[in-house]
Amino acid sequence: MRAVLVANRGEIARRVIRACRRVGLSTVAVFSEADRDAPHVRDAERAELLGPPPARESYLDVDRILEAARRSGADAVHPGYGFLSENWRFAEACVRAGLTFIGPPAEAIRAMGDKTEARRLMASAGVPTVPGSPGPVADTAAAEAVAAGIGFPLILKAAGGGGGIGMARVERAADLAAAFATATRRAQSAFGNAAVYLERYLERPRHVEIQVFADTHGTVVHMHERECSIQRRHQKLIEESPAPHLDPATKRGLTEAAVAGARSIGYVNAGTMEFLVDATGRFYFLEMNTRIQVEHPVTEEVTGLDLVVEQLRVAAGERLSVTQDAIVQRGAAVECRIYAEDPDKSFLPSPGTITRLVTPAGEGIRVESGVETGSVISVHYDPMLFKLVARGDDRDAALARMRRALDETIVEGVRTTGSFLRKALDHHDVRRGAVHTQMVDQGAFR
Ligand code: MV4
Repeated sequence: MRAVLVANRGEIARRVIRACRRVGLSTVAVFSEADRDAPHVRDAERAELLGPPPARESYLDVDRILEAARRSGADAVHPGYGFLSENWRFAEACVRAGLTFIGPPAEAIRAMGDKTEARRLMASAGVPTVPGSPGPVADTAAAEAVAAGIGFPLILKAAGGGGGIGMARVERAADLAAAFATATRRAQSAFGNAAVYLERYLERPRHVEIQVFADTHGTVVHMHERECSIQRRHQKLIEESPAPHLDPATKRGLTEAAVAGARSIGYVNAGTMEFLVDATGRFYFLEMNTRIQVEHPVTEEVTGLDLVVEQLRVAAGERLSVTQDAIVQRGAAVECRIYAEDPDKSFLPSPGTITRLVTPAGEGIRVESGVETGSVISVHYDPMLFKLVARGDDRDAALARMRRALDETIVEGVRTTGSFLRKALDHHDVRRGAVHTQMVDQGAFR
């Protein structure tokens, strides 16, 4: 591996470029016509224009990306997160074109992308899954039969979906037929796959995920957990590690299940096993994300590892740089995502030009940013501007630093989620670590 094409934009493209530089790999950025002046383009040694601003004609266009790789002489591709990162056909196309795909094998991406297949595979590896249908439910009658076994409320999910898109809670048997029809229609239009499955609905669970990592030499490790319960409409706002009040037995169960699950599917590279944890400490596998995640820095801050460098090592056929014993969770870290969205207008995107930007600095503060003063926030892409990451000896110290970091942050020209996050960090239940997945939507931080 000599030259890595980074098939992404914004903060993650910059993050990957930085990791490449750290290990002496040369870098190729790609960009759309909207991103000619974007920081990630300047960061890389070379840059290739993909096409017009719409992602479909640029960052999501497999042929244009492969062509950019050929033109630039790149021999590897890092997909970042979002865009093509969990598209198994893209991973396969890279390999076919003779490029190293810096991520899992295409087959692992495909299998985990089918959420019912993922449930089946994990269940047979001994990973607890939410009681539900063994596969997609064919029709209303099949849904009713499964519902009779698991009871109400239940939740319908798209087999080709994930990340909460197209989910529907069903309260009672009388609502099932209509909900099934709606969910099927939505799944078809959102994912091109009408298949839906059914699970028992868990009330106010916590979202805890385990970072896993595997190399091509058979080593599979975990890098502890992240608590990601503070979300709104399935978009995470605050993530932290360790998860507050996670009892040691539950933690051991989660990490052992995650490693066993990853091993059972021959997983390679970085992955995340998502779980719901109920009030009694029982946990259930939800889905596996087969990419580096937005929130990977909190894991880096508590373990001291560079996860993107580990991705590069593994993709190059090297061993992970650490064994499980050496992966210790030290102190605490928290991440806040700053979006160009208006919290006073139900988080409506707030496109425009950043006329002034001041980001915080200092001991224990890390900023992962894709923007600068003058950046134009377009409607074409995800409106996340940057991430603030704070580390401390314990959770209170990390949160105190994060409050200060948010107070020091100035963004002019677009509205941001900064003030909302600042309020959330002062909330009694957040301070004491009593977070759950319904807080934002229930209006806890208004
Ligand atoms: C659930 C659930 C309750 N019961 N599944 C949302 C994201 C997607 N990965 C799964 N999600 C959920 N699945 C069952 N059986 C509640 C959620 C959920 C949620 C999960 C994690 C974080 C925030 C959430 C907000 C609302 C619902």
